[in-house]
Amino acid sequence: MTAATVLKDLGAMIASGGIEVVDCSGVLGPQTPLLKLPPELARNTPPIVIHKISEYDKDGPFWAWNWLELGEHSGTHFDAPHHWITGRDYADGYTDTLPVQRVVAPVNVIDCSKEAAENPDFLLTVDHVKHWEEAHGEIGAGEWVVMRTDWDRRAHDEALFLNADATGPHTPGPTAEVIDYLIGKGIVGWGSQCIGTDAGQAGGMTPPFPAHNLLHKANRYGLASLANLDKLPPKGAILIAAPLKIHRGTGSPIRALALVARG
Ligand code: 23J
Ligand code: MN
Repeated sequence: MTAATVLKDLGAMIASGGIEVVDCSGVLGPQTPLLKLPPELARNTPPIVIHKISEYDKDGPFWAWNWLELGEHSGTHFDAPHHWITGRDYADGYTDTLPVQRVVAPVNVIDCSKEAAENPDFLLTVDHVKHWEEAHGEIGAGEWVVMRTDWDRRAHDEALFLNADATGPHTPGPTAEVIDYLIGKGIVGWGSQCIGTDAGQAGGMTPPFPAHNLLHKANRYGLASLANLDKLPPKGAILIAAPLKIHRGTGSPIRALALVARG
């Protein structure tokens, strides 16, 4: 088995549908839910606007095209290390400098959909991850880990997706200890189906926003607003999650694609 034969078989399998390409992105547009930080604390990412340039009309008789107004951290997106102050000094921590070899990797899917349905503030613990590993196999170096909550079922309604009240947003996420544990395993990054990689209440944790703080401090990546994780097996799929090559970018919307063995 050489790399060339593996790649040839992979190509044939994708062409035949024996390996399915699962779309793990949501639609990016004016209806896409966006993060709302407390306005007294921070400036927010602006609304997404798709501006038409032309559509077979006086502005372009034979062609249609648009231009976009959107923040880097909009919709299904990638967090690069430079996004957080703890990751600011990595020369390869920007969207245009990070090594793309790392962003195509096996993906571990931890199913927390039941827990999240019962408790929107559900936090994933190290014990839970260790039990998951006993059932499905160890999480390996260079792999993605994503938290399945089926939160994408709420993405059609921003209020439902953000799930905020007077005490702030209530969405599931990781504990700081889980992120430390996974960094110790050598993972390339952590993904969530919610608006960001952290839980809704993560601003009050130690450190604040532990997924952001700890992942980016360790030059690892984050993925947010992932979709269709219910269509992935716990182990065995490959996730391709590459940001646009934005100059000195801190993140970017992505078309996250998973390769999944069918049947
Ligand atoms: C900026 C500040 C806080 C957070 C975020 C961005 C994100 O979730 C993001 O999109 O990276 S929590
Ligand atoms: Mn982000």
